Amino acid sequence: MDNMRFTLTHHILRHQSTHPGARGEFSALLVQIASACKVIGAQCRTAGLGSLMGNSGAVGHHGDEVKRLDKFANDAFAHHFDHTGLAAAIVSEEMEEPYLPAGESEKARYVVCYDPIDGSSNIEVDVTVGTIFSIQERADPSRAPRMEDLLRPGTHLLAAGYVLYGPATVFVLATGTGVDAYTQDPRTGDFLLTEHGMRIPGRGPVYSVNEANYRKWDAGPRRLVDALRQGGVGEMKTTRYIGSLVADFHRTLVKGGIFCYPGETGKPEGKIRILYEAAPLAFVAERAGGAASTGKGRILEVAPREVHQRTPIFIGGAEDVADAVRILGG
Ligand code: AHM
Ligand code: MG
Repeated sequence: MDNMRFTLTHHILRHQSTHPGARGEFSALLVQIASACKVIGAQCRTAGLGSLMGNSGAVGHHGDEVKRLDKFANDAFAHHFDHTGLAAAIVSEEMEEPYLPAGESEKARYVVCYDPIDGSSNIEVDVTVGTIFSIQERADPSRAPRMEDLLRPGTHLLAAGYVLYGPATVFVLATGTGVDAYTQDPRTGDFLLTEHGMRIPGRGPVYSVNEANYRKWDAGPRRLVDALRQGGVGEMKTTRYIGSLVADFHRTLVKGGIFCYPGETGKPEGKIRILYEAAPLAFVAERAGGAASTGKGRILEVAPREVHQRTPIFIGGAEDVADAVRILGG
């Protein structure tokens, strides 16, 4: 077995066997997420060959154009939970209202939040995009799901992660025990363990922010980015900005540094959504020894008032983020 790499499914089943009371639902949920992401990844790789490139013609509830691939990925992911009894409710960036899976699911133990294709404006230029997800257990699975089951702070998450559709397809999974990465073997489709116990360096060489928004920021973010430019946050940094949060975060996880999407004057909540973007990545960051802040407090402690609520985000190495929060506060 020495030369064999663990598959994601093998890892999930091993993890389950360490919880004697486990009934396999959490494991099955993760297996379904991985399966949905294989389907989405395959469509991303071939979108330009078929009819899934470009806009669907619809305008989403956020006011942006819905890409055909966004719609495909949203439906593929959601339908992976129909008739499984695994998820009581699903929150997606692409659906205004939570989705209640078909079949006997209203007493399922878990709630899933996801962004089917984060960074979808990058699809048409063949730049990395990804699916972000989180799983939380319901406080009371004996009754039908209510909005309050969904609007809980990220401190209740059991697991979160993302799948990157880049040069390789990589599944990053954070659970209570840590953060692992699995790379898809294109020959078999399996996700094989390639990084175990990932840790974000406390300080890193990159800062990542859309600096074209400088004119829209209040004094705090301006002060922070001025400091980042001048080497005032840890070591002197260079800048990278992909425009897919999931890809910018993955670089931050692997190499260290900080990703920022501040609020703007008149739009203090910024752009990044809490339930299916900020909180899952904050969970991954914290499990990897990093930090994620709104600028005022931990992202994971924010209880959203509505499912598509946004938050400013400063995420990355623990020391770089701590410095950033201090500079933001003046
Ligand atoms: P999306 O989920 O509709 O793709 O939007 C979120 C994306 C993030 O992936 C990325 O960090 C951000 O929007 C980029 O925004 P901007 O173009 O304003 O820099
Ligand atoms: Mg997104």
